[in-house]
Amino acid sequence: MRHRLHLRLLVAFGATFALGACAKAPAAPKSAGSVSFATLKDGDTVKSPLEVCIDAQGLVVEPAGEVKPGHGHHHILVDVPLPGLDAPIGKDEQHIHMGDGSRCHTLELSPGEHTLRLLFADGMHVPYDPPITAQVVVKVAAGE
Ligand SMILES: [Cu+2]
Repeated sequence: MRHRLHLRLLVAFGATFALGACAKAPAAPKSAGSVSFATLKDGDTVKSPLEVCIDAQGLVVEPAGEVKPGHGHHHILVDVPLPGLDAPIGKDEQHIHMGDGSRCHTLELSPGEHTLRLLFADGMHVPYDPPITAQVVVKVAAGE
């Protein structure tokens, strides 16, 4: 009797453990999606303020919050390298979060060359791995 109870507990524990493992968020969901600049090409000469609009293929763009595979929001990184892919993207004037789920954002840029990088991340601002990203270098003309 005692032995049987012990066994039952063990089975229950095992089942709980297995359920727990399943309920965990999938690690770094592989996504076939991509992002691109809707109107900008590498090497373009532009004026500031510059409206940047982003196209997403195979992704669901939505406000920040919940983490769901293939879902997330856009970020624009200005003159900074690709950040680590295992942590939320920082937030400052060079790391712009479009956490409202929008696809366009207006940038104020100083004259000269700027590197603009798109980076799509999940509802908690963590980039996908491999990264869903695109980059252009633009030249901002001096205002008159
Ligand atoms: Cu974000």
